[in-house]
Amino acid sequence: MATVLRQSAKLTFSGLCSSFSVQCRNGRACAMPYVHHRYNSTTPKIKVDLDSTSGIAVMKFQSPPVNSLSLDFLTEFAISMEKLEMDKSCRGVILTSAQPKVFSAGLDIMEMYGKSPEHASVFWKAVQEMWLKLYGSNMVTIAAINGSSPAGGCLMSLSCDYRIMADNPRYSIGLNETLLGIVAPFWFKDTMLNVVGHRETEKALQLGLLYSSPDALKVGLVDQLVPEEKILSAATETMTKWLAIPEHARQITKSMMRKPTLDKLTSNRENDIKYFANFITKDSIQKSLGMYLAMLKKRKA
Ligand code: CO8
Repeated sequence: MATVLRQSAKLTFSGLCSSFSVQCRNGRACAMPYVHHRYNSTTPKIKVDLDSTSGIAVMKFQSPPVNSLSLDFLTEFAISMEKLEMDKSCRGVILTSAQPKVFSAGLDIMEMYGKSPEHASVFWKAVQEMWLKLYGSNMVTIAAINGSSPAGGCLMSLSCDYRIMADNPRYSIGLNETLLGIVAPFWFKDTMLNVVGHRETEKALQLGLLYSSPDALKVGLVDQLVPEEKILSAATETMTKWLAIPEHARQITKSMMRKPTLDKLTSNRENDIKYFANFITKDSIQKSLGMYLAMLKKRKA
């Protein structure tokens, strides 16, 4: 189990090291932004560009076809977040997608289908790590949602401080787990509840609701809609406002708001992993996932 994770981390880490080697660790401005390079014929799944003058990093998901959150993607994400968090010249991160029409399709279903309990455990630990790093980040985090964002993609968006979505009713966002025959874990539920409240979350989770972008704005699942081509400039503008607030006061406030939710998982991580590995490998759940995968393929045909 540990080997799988180590191999995956090694795969992504060599690429990340080269991208981050130009950063200034002393907090002074760097002349060069982070730029990922090709390495070992494996293209990084996330491109990270830090403008050290503004203190704003853009993390662009570039994992075709739909930025699904595979073990490799999640490992790369956690390493990138950790690097940015430790870099004093970085104060805010914008998450967005390089793929057309999709921000992220959520957890990679292939990581959960036909896999051993050991693999499921390693994978789930990486999902937890992604959320802990993002929801618990000291930096200002903004999701620039330029495409559909179901399930795990919605969780990533909800974990940010602010959400801007492309104004396109064909893009949808929501925690649709029940439609796959699976159940959103308590920390997915809590993250949504903290954004839109109890009633909306209860309804959305039971029905597996995917909201169109105008509906997402109506219920407060996103904060703002903008034309797609303006999404990055709008995110940068909002980020600048958030970064103008005295940092220590904003960070302490964020931590005060989020710590109880984070603590619920950190004090229960091992049980949560065991529960997931047991749940996802059940025959009935595997059957539901198989049917959902077949539906995805059929819809395409
Ligand atoms: N994982 C793996 N593969 C995926 C996923 C995914 N999440 N989503 C799409 N794909 C695949 C498709 O099967 C297709 O594969 P192929 O080319 O081999 O046929 C390819 O990606 C392209 O997909 P589409 O043709 O559907 O692309 P579109 O641009 O038309 O649509 C969408 C993009 C809207 C993202 C659409 O693909 C979609 O709705 N995908 C499913 C999204 C979804 O339901 N995700 C849920 C994942 S589960 C999760 O995140 C939380 C689980 C919590 C578990 C808790 C248990 C305790």
